[in-house]
Amino acid sequence: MKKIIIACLWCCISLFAGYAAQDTPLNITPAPQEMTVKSGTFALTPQTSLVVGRTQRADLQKVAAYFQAKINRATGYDLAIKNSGNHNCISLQIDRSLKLGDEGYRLSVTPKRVQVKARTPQGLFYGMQSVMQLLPPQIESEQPVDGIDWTMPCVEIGDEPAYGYRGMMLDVCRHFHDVEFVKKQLDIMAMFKMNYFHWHLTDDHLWTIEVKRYPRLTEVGSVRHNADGSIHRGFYTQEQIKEVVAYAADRFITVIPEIELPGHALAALTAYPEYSCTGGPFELRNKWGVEDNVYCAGNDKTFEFLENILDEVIPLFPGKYVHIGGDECPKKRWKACPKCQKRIQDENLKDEHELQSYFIHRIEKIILEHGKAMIGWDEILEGGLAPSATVMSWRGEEGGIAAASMGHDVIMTPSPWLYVDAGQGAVEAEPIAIKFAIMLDKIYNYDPSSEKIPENLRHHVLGAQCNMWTEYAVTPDYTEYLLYPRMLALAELDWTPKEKKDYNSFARRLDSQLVRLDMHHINYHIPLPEGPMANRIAFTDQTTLTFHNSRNYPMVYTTDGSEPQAGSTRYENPLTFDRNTTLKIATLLPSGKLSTTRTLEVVREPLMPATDQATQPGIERRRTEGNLYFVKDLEGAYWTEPQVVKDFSLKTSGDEKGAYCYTGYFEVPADGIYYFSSEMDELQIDGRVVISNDGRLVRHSHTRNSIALQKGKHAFRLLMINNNIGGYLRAWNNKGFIFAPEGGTLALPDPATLSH
Ligand code: TNX
Repeated sequence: MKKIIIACLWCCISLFAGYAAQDTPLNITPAPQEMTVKSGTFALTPQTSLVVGRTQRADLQKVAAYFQAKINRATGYDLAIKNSGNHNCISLQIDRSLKLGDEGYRLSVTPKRVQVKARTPQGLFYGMQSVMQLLPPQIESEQPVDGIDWTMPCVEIGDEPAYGYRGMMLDVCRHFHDVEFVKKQLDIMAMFKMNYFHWHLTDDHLWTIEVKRYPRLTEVGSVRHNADGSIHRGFYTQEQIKEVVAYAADRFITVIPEIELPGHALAALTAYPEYSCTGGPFELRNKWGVEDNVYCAGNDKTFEFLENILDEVIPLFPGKYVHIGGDECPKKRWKACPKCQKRIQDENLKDEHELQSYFIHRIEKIILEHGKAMIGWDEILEGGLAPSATVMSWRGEEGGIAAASMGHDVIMTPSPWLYVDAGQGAVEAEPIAIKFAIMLDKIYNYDPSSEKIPENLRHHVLGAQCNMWTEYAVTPDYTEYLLYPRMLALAELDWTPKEKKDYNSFARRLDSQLVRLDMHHINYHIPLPEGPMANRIAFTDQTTLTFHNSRNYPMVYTTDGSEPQAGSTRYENPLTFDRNTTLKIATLLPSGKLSTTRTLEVVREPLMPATDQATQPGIERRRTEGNLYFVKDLEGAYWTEPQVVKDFSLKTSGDEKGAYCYTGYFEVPADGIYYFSSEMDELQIDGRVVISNDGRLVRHSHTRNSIALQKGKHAFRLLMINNNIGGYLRAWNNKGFIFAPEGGTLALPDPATLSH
C-alpha cells in the first residue's frame, strides 16, 4: 500500500512539475492574430460571474451557459450568470460596431475582469475558448480538480480566422464510429475553433444513415460480412443524426452530410440492385479500393431514387452544404450498359466522362431546389463542372487550383498533406496505416492558397480540411491516434494567418494542449523512438543502437524487461550491447506521459553458414489450390510441379484462392547483419522463420527482422497465401522479400543473384 501511495505521489509531482513548466501565457492554439501580454493575472473564484448584459438573446445566454457548465465541471465553482457587473467577472458582449469578421473577437484580461466582445455569439464562443486556454489545462477536466490555481495572465487579444472553412472529415463507412465518439471529436474541434464536420455517411462498405422510405438501405446496407467471417455493422437513426447536428450547432460546427454518387455506392446497390447497370445481385464490398459497380446513369429511376433519398436526408442538416461525393467512379459498367450508352447518345454527350458530368448536373438541380449548395470531390471537374459546385481538392492541389481559377469555391484537402489516415512516423515503429509518413510539421506548413491561383481569385479558397478515412482505423482509439495531434495543426493553418504561423511555437504550445486532450481521454499520437530498422536486432560481437524521435522529446528505457516509467533511465547516448537484452524504450512528454513502449530484442547469434551447393539460375515457384487463410492450412497441401522463374513478379488477382511457394537461394555479399522484410505470409531463411505475417493484415514492409549471415548463398522459402485479411488482399502487396545490410536501404534481391 505504502509503495502505491509513493508511486502515486511521484506521478502527481512529475505531472504537475510538467504542467507548471508549460503554463506560459502563450499556449492559445490556434495562435491568435494579435496578442499582447500584460502584467498581472485575473483569478477565477467561486464569486466570479458571467455577465451577459441586459440582452435576452437566447443564443448569447446559451454561450454563457455552455462555459458556465464547463467551468463548473472542472472547478466545482457555480458561476452566476448576471446582467451587469464590472468586477470579478467575465463579460460577454455583442458589439456590432467591431471591425472584425463574424467569427472574430476581442479579449481583454485585466486583474479586475475578463471582457470578450464580438459581433456574433460565435465570435464570443471563440473568445471564450481562448479564455479557457489561458487557464490551466485542467479546466478541460470532466471532474473537479483540486489544488489548481485558476488564474490567467492579463492579455489583450484581437483575433479572427484566416479562413471561414476549418474542417474535419470522418469516414464512418469503412469502420463505423458511434454517436459518443462523434460528439467527443466535436468537443475537441470546438476547442480549436473548427467549424465544419464533414460526415462521410455512405460508401461501398456501409450505408450509415436511416432513410425511412428505403428501409433496406440500413437493413441490408449497414451490415458487412468480412472475408474472415466476422460482421461489421452500424448506422445512425434519424434521431441520432439530429442529436449530433444539434450538438455540433451548440459548438458552432456545421455538419455536412456526404451521400456518395455515382460511385462508392455498393452498399445502396446491394440493398436496391435495380439502380445498378447489371441488376446485381451484390454484396457489400469487404475489401478496400475502388468498386466497379456504380449507379446506372441511363435509368431515370436511379435519379428518382436518389432524389427521394436526398429529400429525406437534406432537411436533417440545416447547414448550407450537401456533399455528393463524385470521386472514383469507374466507367466500366457504363461502357457496357445499353441504357447508359443510349443516354450518351440522347444527350449528345462525348463519352462516359461527360456522362458523369451529366449525372452530377442532375443531382445539383435537386440540391439547388432545396436551397443548398453542392460540394463534390475534384473528379466532378471531369466532363464539365456543375455551375454552382464547390470543389474539394483531394488528389492534390491541382483540382482546387483549376476550380478556383474558374471562379468556383474550393476547399483544400490534398492527400499528400492533409490525409490523416497516413501514419506519422517510421513504418517499422508505427502501427499499420494506408501510407507513411505525414508528419505534424508537414500538415502545419501546408498553405491552402496556392500561388498558382490568380491572386484575384484566391478568395475562392474557403479553407482546408483534414480527412480521416478509416480503412485501417479499426478501433476508435486508433482513429484518435491518427487524428491527433495533427488535427490541431490543421486548425492552426486554417485560423492563423500564414505570416504568423511558426511551427516551433506551435510545437511548444502543443505540450500544454496535449494535457487538455488528456482531460478528454483522447488517445493522441506520441512520437515513438525511431532509429533501428527492426525490433529484433541480431549481432555477432556487439551492437550499438541510436534512437531519436520526430519531436526531439526525451526518451527513457529499461533493459530488465520492465515497462519504462517517467523516472526510468534517460536515453542520452547510443546504447551498446554485447549480450542478449530486451530493450524497452519510450518517449517522455513534458507532462510526464509516455508514448507506447517500443520493445526490441537484441540477440547475439553466430553467422549462419552459407551453402556451397551448386545451383542454377532462377528460382522455383509452386502453387496449391484451396480456400486458405493461415500457414497451417498448407499442411499436407498438394503443390504443383515447380516452375522455374527469374524473380518474384507474379500477376495474380487477389480474389483467386490458393497459395504460392517460392524456393531457391540468394546471395549475401559479405559477412554481416542483414535486415529483412516481406509483406507475404512467411519467409524462411536457411530453414528458420525470419518473417511471419500469418493471418495478419499487412501493408508496407512493417514486419522486419535481422539475422547474422555469412557471405555466400543462402536458402529461402517464401509463402504467399491469396486471401483478404482485414480488407487488404495479400496480392495487392509487393511480392517477394526485401533485404539490406545494416544501415542500407531494403530492396528486392537482384534476379541475377537468385538460383535454385
Ligand atoms: C481515396 S479521398 C478515397 C477514399 C479512400 C481514401 C483513402 C476520396 C475522395 N476517395 O475512398 O478512403 O482514398 O485514403
